[in-house]
Amino acid sequence: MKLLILVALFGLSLAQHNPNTKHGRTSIVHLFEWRWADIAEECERFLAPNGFGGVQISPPHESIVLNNPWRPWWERYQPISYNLCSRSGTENELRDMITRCNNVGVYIYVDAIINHMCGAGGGEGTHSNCGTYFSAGKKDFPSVPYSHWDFNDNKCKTGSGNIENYGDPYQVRDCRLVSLLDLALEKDYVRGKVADYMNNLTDMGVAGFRVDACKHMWPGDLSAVYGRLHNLNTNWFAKGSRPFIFQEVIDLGGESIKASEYFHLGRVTEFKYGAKLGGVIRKWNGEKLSYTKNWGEGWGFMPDDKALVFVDNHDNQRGHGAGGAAIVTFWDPRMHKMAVAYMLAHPYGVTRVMSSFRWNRNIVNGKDTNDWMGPPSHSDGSTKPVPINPDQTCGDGWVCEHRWRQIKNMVIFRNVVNGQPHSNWWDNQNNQVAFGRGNRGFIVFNNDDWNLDVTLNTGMPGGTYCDVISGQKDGDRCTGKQITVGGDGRAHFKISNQDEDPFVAIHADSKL
Ligand code: AAO
Repeated sequence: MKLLILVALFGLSLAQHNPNTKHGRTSIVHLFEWRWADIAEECERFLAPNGFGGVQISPPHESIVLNNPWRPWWERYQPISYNLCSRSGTENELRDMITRCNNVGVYIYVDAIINHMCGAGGGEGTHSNCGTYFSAGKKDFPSVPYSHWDFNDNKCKTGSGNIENYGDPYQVRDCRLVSLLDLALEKDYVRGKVADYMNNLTDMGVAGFRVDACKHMWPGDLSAVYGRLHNLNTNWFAKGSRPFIFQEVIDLGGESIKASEYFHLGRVTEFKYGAKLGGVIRKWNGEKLSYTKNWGEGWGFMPDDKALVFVDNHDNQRGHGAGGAAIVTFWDPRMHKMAVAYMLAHPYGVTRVMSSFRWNRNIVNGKDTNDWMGPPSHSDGSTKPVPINPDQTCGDGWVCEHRWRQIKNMVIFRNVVNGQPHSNWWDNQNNQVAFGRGNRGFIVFNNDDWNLDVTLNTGMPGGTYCDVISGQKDGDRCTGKQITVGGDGRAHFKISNQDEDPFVAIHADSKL
């Protein structure tokens, strides 16, 4: 009996580490601030045909509406209620999106804000997405309902009521993160309300959750909440499937709270990944691509089966969160494409691709004074749709990194090489490196200031392959570079350091 319970508990926790993506689909994309109607279209017209596994969506709950600054993106990290009306659309639009994406095998992961409600200075009134009344001052959120009994202030011991010292785990978990009203997740009542919210979404068909600000919640409280979550909807998922849980914990080392405290509950965001990779690609502090031969756990990252990895996220692409100036974003497109390609080619972790909107970046003394700017919107504050240009890029300020040929093709590469080992490593002891994935794919980078001209063992069957970076396979021809692999698996690569993209990738499905 005891053994059975142990097996059940173990199975449950492991299951929450599984992204539940459709077989052969390995990456998710964060469509930051996209409207539900646009995501539904994107699943059908682009994500499914190109093998994306799923979408992380912006928080779907009702949030505060802020005017100073004007409609910042971060409104959505300040819940007012668990009503499903948001800047991205109505509950019906949300439901329609989930159904349509699921029907084409692209699954939805919800950004769940369960640590807190709005900021303590959020005022009183109906300035919320659907006009629901609340009072931040009285800690009154009648539509949930939460009252002042449901917050942690009695437990917090700092003078300001805010987190003042990340070295003290009690503060970090019991006090307010940047003045956000901190929910008392030790209370059964609060756990129940949070679980109801998440279950409502699970029943609608979502496949899992990015859980926001987990560092600020006790693992035991999270365990209790996750334990109440329903299995996934059997219209789309196998009976008994658990929601995928990936927890936002920023752990670059040196703080009292460790990412490892959350490993048994689900995956955890590995923030070291993008920070280190950015440094390598930028060649800062003497970093070299050749040092990434043991990339992954060898670099002190968390265990492979616990990690959710990304090059940049919605915070650190604009100086919030952690990672610093090393993070490479769409603002540095050449380096960004290289970094994302490296991540997608490498077997470590579950990978998430960022899809951003442009803002009027204005860096003064290392800080972006416009880091708050919300998504492309109309004068009434409503978010603009994502128009698709004839060349498949997006308009109106939507960056759509996930549609860039190089990134889209590397998402496909990762699917094609799924399950194959990291193999046939080569480097020039500097910034030219190459590696394969068994006999299914091979990638070569030249991040040096001189040309690469070398013959390498690819491990691939002989034949002619299309490079999927400079172009791709189009029927019986390549639109970009062509690579000939000999019967012995060797191929000649030439990459100029002046190339638009100084890397080349081939895989089993890009063979002519
Ligand atoms: C806004 C205003 C605030 C205002 C508040 C309430 O900006 O001034 O007080 O409203 O009215 C987002 C925005 C916030 C926004 C908030 C609510 O980013 O600006 O506040 O919505 O609207 C910590 C948390 C982490 C969090 C991150 C931003 O641990 O969970 O801060 N990320 C999530 C979301 C994020 C969201 C929230 C949480 C809140 O992704 O979008 O906020 O729902 C250290 C710690 C980290 C800590 C950072 C930043 O990091 O380790 O845990 O993250 O500091 O405070 C080096 C270190 C690294 C360090 C970093 C920065 O890199 O190695 O450890 O420096 O110091």
